[in-house]
Amino acid sequence: MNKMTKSDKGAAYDVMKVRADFPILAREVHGKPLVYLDSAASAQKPQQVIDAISRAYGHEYANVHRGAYYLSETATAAYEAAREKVRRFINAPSLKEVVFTKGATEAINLVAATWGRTFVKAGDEIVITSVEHHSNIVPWQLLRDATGCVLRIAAVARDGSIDIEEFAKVIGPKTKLVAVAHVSNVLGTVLPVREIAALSHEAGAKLLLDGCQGIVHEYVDVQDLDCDFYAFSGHKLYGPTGIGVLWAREALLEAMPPYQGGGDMIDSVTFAKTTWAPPPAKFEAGTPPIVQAIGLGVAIDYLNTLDRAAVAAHESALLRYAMTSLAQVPGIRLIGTAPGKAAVQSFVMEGAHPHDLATVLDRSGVCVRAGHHCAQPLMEILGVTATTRASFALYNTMAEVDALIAALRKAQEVLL
Ligand code: C6P
Repeated sequence: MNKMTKSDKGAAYDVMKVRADFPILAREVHGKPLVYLDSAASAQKPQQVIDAISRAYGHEYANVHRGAYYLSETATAAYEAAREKVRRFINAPSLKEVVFTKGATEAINLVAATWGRTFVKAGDEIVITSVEHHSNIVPWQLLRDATGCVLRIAAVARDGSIDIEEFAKVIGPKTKLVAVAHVSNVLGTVLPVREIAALSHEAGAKLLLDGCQGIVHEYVDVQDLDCDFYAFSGHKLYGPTGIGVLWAREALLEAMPPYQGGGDMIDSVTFAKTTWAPPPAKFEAGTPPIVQAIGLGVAIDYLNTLDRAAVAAHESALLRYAMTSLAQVPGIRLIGTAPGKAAVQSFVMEGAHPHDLATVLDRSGVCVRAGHHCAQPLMEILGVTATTRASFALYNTMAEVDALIAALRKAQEVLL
């Protein structure tokens, strides 16, 4: 366990109590206390989620929506209860609007393949930004190749902020869809999504938010955000892998054709003709990720036990401390400094390749991500091939920021 610094003690938010819920944080790596600063890639899981998964497989497991026996009914009730937990967490108006997928990537592909192929025609425009993750670029390129629509890119300023007036210039009468990250996974920028929603709807376009990072760091109320689609993954929200969510307005889901065909998504099947079940079942073909959905529901329960405002304040304090401390290390340049950003910090160290740096940091027990972060076009715009990225979660401490800085100084001795 890392030593507490003064600033980890006595704060309104008891981070040490929260850490105790995450068993992996007590382990060592290379003989050093684990300092996990890669939660933007995937967050660690609290014991409550681990126990729920074990209980579901050990005591309550059967297929859902199929069996007329107790265990199947119990599993179905737990699976559908998870949907209700998600609905409440994002304040969706209806359970029909919460579609379980295997992750954000599948959710965005679902929209591109169904809504996109039905409603987007040659010459129509899809607007994305230059900070997008490949998951919110490539599905639209596939759609462009299939339909002849045009992909337009809204630029981001050098500090990672978005100038809404510049953004407005890219949206026009041909815009059918605006698809943007809620929060950038590389820069931490929180995009001005409400303004973007207003601009999109004024132009008659739909708005898709890639909420992979946003769901973790922001309060998400899909009605207040006024978006049309919201996609996220469970594993970044302290839940299991293999589960994600597509939220979409009910009318859109009604109008969209199914994504995949199979069991559970039908109303009736004959060799001549098949009719679809209503949403969300229409988009959940085959046996769904049952236990993963239950685990996500328990991750949401867990978050609901915490004071979310205190969590947000804690993450902001970690980010401020990390930005100030990193800036004091000679040769380090911060990448992404937009005001109001989320607790994700990219940087480069002069003379050291990010991959080498991450490998050396690992020897000190510090886990950070290095590379293009699945945002190669953004790397090109930033004029780098890769960055090192530290991302902070509700269980990180100021002492871990100190450990990162100490490991960076040590790495400089090794690498430079
Ligand atoms: N970003 C990161 O280290 P999946 O893989 O489907 O769970 O999430 C894809 C995805 C989509 N959009 C954004 C903004 C994301 O950050 C991610 C995942 C991880 O930054 C892994 S590449």
